[in-house]
Order: sequence, then C-alpha cells, then structure tokens
Amino acid sequence: GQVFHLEDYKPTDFLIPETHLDFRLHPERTIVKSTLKIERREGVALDTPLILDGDELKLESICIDGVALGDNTYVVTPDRLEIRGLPEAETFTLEITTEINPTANRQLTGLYRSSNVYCTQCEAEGFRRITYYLDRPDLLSVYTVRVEAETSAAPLLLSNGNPGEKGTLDDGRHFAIWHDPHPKPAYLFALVAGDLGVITDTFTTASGRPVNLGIYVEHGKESRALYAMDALKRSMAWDEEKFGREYDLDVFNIVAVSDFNMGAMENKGLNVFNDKYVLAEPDTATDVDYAGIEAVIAHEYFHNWTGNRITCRDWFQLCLKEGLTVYRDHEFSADMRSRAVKRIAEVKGLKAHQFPEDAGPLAHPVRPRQFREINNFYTSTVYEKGSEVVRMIRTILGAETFRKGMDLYFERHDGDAATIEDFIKVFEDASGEDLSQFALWYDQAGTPNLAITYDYDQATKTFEIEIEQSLKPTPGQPSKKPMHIPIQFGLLGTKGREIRPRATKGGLVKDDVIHLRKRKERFTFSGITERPVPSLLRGFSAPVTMTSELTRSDLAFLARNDRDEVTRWQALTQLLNSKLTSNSKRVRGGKPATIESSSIRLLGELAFNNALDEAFRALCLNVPSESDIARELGANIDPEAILGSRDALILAVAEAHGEKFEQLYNELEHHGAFNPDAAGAGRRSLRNVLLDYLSVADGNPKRASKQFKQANNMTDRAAALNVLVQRFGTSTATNDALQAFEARYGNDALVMDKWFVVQAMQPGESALGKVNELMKHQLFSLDNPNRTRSLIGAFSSGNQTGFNRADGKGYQFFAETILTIDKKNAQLAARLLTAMRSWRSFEPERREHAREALASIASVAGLSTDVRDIVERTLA
Ligand code: HT7
Ligand code: ZN
Repeated sequence: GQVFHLEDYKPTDFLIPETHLDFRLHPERTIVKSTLKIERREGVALDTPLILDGDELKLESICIDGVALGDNTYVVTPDRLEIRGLPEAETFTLEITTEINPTANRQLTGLYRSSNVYCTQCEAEGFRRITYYLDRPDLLSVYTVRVEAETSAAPLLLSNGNPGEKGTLDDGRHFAIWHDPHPKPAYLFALVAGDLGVITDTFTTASGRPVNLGIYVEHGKESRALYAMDALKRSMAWDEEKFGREYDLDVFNIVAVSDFNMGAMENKGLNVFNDKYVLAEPDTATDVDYAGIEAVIAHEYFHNWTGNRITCRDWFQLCLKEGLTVYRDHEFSADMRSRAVKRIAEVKGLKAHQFPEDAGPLAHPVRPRQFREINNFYTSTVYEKGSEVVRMIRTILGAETFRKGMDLYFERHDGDAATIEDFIKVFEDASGEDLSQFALWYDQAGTPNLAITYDYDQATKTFEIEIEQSLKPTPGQPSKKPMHIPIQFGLLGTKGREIRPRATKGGLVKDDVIHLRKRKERFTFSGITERPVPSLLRGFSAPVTMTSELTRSDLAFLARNDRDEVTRWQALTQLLNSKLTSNSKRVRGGKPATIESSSIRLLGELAFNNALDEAFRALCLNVPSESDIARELGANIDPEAILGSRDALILAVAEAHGEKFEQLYNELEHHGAFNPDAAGAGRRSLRNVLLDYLSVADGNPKRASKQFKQANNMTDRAAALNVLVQRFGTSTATNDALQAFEARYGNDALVMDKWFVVQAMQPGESALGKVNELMKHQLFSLDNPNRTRSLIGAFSSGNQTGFNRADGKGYQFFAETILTIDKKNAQLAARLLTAMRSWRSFEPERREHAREALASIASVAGLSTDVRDIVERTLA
C-alpha cells in the first residue's frame, strides 16, 4: 500500500468556495448531484488537471458550466476522477452526478443505513464515498444541501448548518434545504434522514443568540436522552465561561444511531452519535455510562471551536483537534465531578491503553510523520497523550498564560486549517518562552522513564533530587533527545507537613514545578531541616514512568499523608504492584503468594477513612488489574500466575477486613431515588468493590445474588452480575441471574451488550467455549460494531486468562474472526486486532502461538489496507 508522508504536504491547485449537494435518497440507488464552484489558484498552470478523490463510486454524469464533458477530457475509476481540458477562466462550475447504495454499505463510512435511518460518517475520508471531491481537511467550502426522500420512510431530513426552505413533492416525497455559512472541510459534512423521535430544548448564548437544540433517537427512547441534553447545555455554558467560546448557528442537533464505528462525530451543527453515548436511564445505564455520555457530548460540542472553526491542515495534525478537545472534555468533567477522582481515572486509562501502545510495535508520535491508513491513527496516543501534552503546556506556563495562548489561538486561527507549529507558536507568543524543546513531545514516541535518586544532608540542611530521563527506541526512532518534562512536586516532613525550601540550585524549579530539561539533572533544595519524603509527579503532571529509591514505608507514608490524591493513589499502586509482580513470579514458580500485613492495614485505613471521597476509597480498593500487573512485569507474562497473585491479595484483604467491610457495605446502601451525580456514583463504586471482597470472603454467591435481585439501578445490578460471573461462573445463582437479565432486557440492545461483555470476561479456559456459544446466540451479529466489541472486543482485550490461553486457541479463534469482520467492516477489524499489540511480552509458548495467529492473518490475500497495516506493523 501507499505510504503518506508529512513532508510531502502541498496545498491544492484548486479551491472549492461553494458546494451544492442534492441528495435523492433511495435505499439502494441514491443519486447525489454535486455542483461545485471551482477556482484555480493563482499561478497554477492552465493545463493542470483537477484530480478528485473517490471510493467505490459510480459516475452518472459530469458537466462543466452546463456542458457535458467529452470522453477524452476525463478519466474516471471508482477511486478517482481526473479532469483535463478545463476552462481557462479562473472560476467555473463543475456538476457531478454519482449513484451510491447506502444499504449495501457495511463499512459504516460515507452514506449508510442504520436501522433504516440514512446517516453519514465522513471523517476521515468518507466523503469520497458519496461524491468525487477534494476530500482533504485543508479544503474548506460553504455547503448548501438539498435532501429529498420518501416522506413516510424519512419524515426527518437533516444536514449541517441552519434550516432553509422545505416542502412536499409529488409521489409522496418531500425535501429540505440546509445552509451552513461556516466554510468547512468535507469530513464535517453530515446528512441524516429517517423516522426518529426527538427531545428539544433551547440555549441562549452569552451574547443573547437563541439556539434550538434537538436530540433525535429511536421512537420510544426520548426520555433516555434527557441526561444527554442536560450535559449538552452544561457543555455550552462551560465553554463560554472557561474558554470564551460561543455557539455560532441557530440550531444544534444530535442524532443517535445504533451502528457506528466510534463514539461520535462532531459534524458542524449535526453531531452523529453512537447511541451508547446518548441513551441513559437508571434502569439501563451504569454510572460509567452516564459519565461517558457527559464526556462525549462535551467532547463533540467542544470540537465546534477546536476542530471545526479551526481545523487541521492535514491528517498528520489530527492531535491538533483531538488532543486539545480531549484536554477540554477532561477539564469539563473535572469541573462537573471530583477533580482528583477524574484525574486518577484518566491516569488509569492512559496507563492501561496509551502506555502499552507506546511500548509496543504500534508506537507512534503524537503527531505521526507517516501513515498507510489514517483510520488506524485515531489512537490513544493521538487522543490521550495528545491531551497530556496540552495539559503540560498549561503546567509549564501557568493557567493564566495558557488561557492567553488559547485566546490568541482562536483569534489568530479562526477559519484556518492549522498545524501543530501554529498551536505551539501562540503559546510562545503569549508567554515569550521558547517551546522548541517542549515540542519534542509531538515528535518522539515512547514513554519517558525518570530514574530518581535522593540525598539529604543534615549538616548543610540540603536535599538533592537527581533525575535521569531515558526514552527507549520505537519504530523508526532509534535514538531520542532529552525532553522538557514538568514535574509537579512537594516535600513532606513529619506528619505530612509541607516543607517549603528556602532556595533551589541546579536545574530550574518554578513554584511547585521541577522543569527537567537535560538528560540528567540535579535539583538542590536548601533550608530543609529534616529528611523529607518527596511527592513527585503530583496530578500526574507528565505522562512518564518513574523508578525511584523510595522505600516501602515512604510509599505508605505518601499514600496516607500526601495532600495530592493522585500521588496518594500512585504511591499505593506502586506499593501493591511490586508485591503483585513478585507474587506472580512466585506463583509461576509453583510457590504460594505472600502478603504483607502492612499493605492490608493500609488498604483498610483508606477504605474506612470517612474524610476521603467514597469514589477515591473505591479506587484504592480496586487493586491493580491483571493487565496492570502484566504491564508492570513487562516480559515473560503468564496470565494464570497473575490471576493467582491478584486473587491471593484480594482474599487476604477480604479475610482481614471482612466484618468491617460488611458493616460499610450495609451502611452504604442507598434507599432513595437514583442520582447519577458524582457523589451517588462514588458511594455505589465503593459499595460494589466491597461486594467483590465480601463475596470472595463468603466463598458463595448469596450476597451478589441478593444485590442482583434487589438493585433498583443498572450500576448495582451489573456489578452484582459481574461478581457472579467472575467469582462463581458455574453456579446456579450465576445462570439464574444471566437468564433473568436476558429475559428482562432481551429487546434492549445497549443493555444486552453488557450481558455479552460480562460473559466474554469470564476467567480461565472455559471462556473461549462460552464466546463460541454466544456467537451463535440469536442476538449476536458481527454486523453491529457495539455487539461485536461487546463479545469479541471484551474477550480479546479484557479477558487476560481466557484469551491468552497457553494452547493458543484463543488467538486462533481471534484470527479467524478478524478475517470474517474484515470483509464487512475493515475499520472495526483493524481496531479489534490491536488487542494483540503486546504479544511479545508473553512467555515463550504463548508468544509463539500469538505469532502464528498474526502470521496466519498476514498470509491472507485481499486483506483490507486497515488490517494489513496493523498486522504488518504488529509483526515487524
Ligand atoms: N472526530 C471523530 C472521529 C471519528 C472517526 C474516525 C474514523 C472513523 C470513524 C469515526 N467516527 C468518528 C470523533 C471524535 O474524536 O470526536
Ligand atoms: Zn474528537
């Protein structure tokens, strides 16, 4: 396949200032007439051809300035339209008619149908599946769209921008015209037509502009969209308050569809969502679902400025809109909920997804310099690490200067297709600082490690911190330069008192931030009257790993006393991880796990500390997962041994604190109405982690079974079902609960996804048989991405022991399934396949089986570009 390079960027020879689209919708034969005002750029030679992108298109007709083109003036294939012999005039009108089949489109990009609703997905390169066009993000155009369809099948006709004329036609058809005054790239185009229910509301912007809000969902599910509407209005107000950004159209519409490749899409004025991120009611959605809806609604809305008003020059700059918008949605959720708890959840996510990506064969810079398939770069590195880079800019410059830089970004680049260089420049101009070394964060892949040593000198009352940064080679980057790493810190004295140093020598320290800029640097603090315990990386101020000399008692001290909850949680995690990894090795060697009473005591203290947020206490009790432990081990992974080590810790903690856990579990029971807010969610998360410990201590499913039956909300019901399957998989209680769940929710796809997930995660060798059985279930289909992810995705990326079986059967099954999915939906297949990216970390037997499975995929002729790209990079 072709490889695209950042340095090959060239602006287009032609512009398209105006785009008129006319859709005659038909399930199998939709006619798209596109009328483009084309402008040749100054200096472009008259004989330069116009080359438009296409993908599986059928050309019906083509005219310029009203005259049909002769056969010898253009060359057309399904993927490309090249027009020669263009008029000499600087501007001319090109009319192209194509025919497409939305029903046959199972790739879910371009125009397709989801439960009979016509919808589009154009990012990144889907618009070319609708009509021939300059389908690239730096080509901005003003769109006017006419949509025509059969009235009974599609009473609703939506597109971007503001609504215009509409009317009825003969033959039971009708039409609507939409005009979007804001020039936009083709990837932000959207059209939706179908029969849907709606909830409406209004929002008045700070300058008094009324905006009509609509959320369109399947008929009968309207009440489930109320939380999303509330989240939307809060997002609109927050963006005004925190970033000075107002909405800029008369309407803002959201449509929820059930077949969608990703979470949602920020099309201008017409966001299209995976219904998983819109629909929620206490009886059907968990607290995690509610938080996800709030975050994704905000994320897509925030794109209106960071992505739409200012878009990307090319797809290498994807993090310009995605990293920044993730940063914005993280800040929004932090303001809506507990900041520390939100931050810990982000750190957990980053470590679980981005760190392994950065440590494996698919590692790439936040701004990649080359790709074969852009759809494979909507990654955790571009999104989450991209957000961390923005957060570090704020940490380095301070909140006020950061805001000045953002204001300058909006002022200077509104209406542009911008680059990362543009973004960095606004912060340099706002602060007067040189950020060229910092900019390496966009170019160097991999997670830096900080090796830290300390020295306290009682005689001189000085405390020294020496930090050495290192960054391992990643694909295409054998050697790396030192980066600018902001390390937020504090020094703790007796009882956790914060010690303020009198002065600092050596590397740069400003306020509470150590600025590490050399490969190895020393920071000396004077006026320190007792040996302090350093608290480093507060708020997880940089996406790095640390190896430090802190003793187990220093870590326990931090976990108990630091004022920063993120560091407390990190210290606890480090303490537990070191034991969990050493025990995994013991268990693999046939020895029993050993548990220290000090860790058990510490966990108890955190669990029972009423001064702490319940959600934080739950995070502490949720000991590192099997994949967290695997990542810590890094090599020679044996998932069975890891499970043994983890369960031994849980059992020891459960036995030690059983009685008090039970008391707390009972106290936390809530009898009033369900409230999805942070406080309620925190209480439930603590109670539900206690349910797991208590069930392990009880050794029987009674308590989980009772909770399952009595729960008045999905969070508690799903948590109970999870304990039943994880801990008592073969019991009658578990089977009864699974059957009851299916009987109650069999008609509700989003809820049934949870039923598939929980079973795909059942630990041990029996999981594969279960997954095979569930693939035959009447509700299972590889055509629906949510369902496929809930079974195949959960099994392959979430079930450590079930998927990574020693006999390699999990991998074999997965390889065959990926090949089947690839024929329907290549993007989905490629994304699922990334579950195998860490295959080299396993013990030799599993590693060899994984290699064989990957090789069996690579050997197939006719793979999609998407899967070929992932499988070849994974094997390289
Ligand atoms: N910007 C959106 C990305 C997206 C996407 C990309 C490729 C294929 C399908 C897709 N659906 C949505 C989502 C976002 O980051 O907000
Ligand atoms: Zn986004």
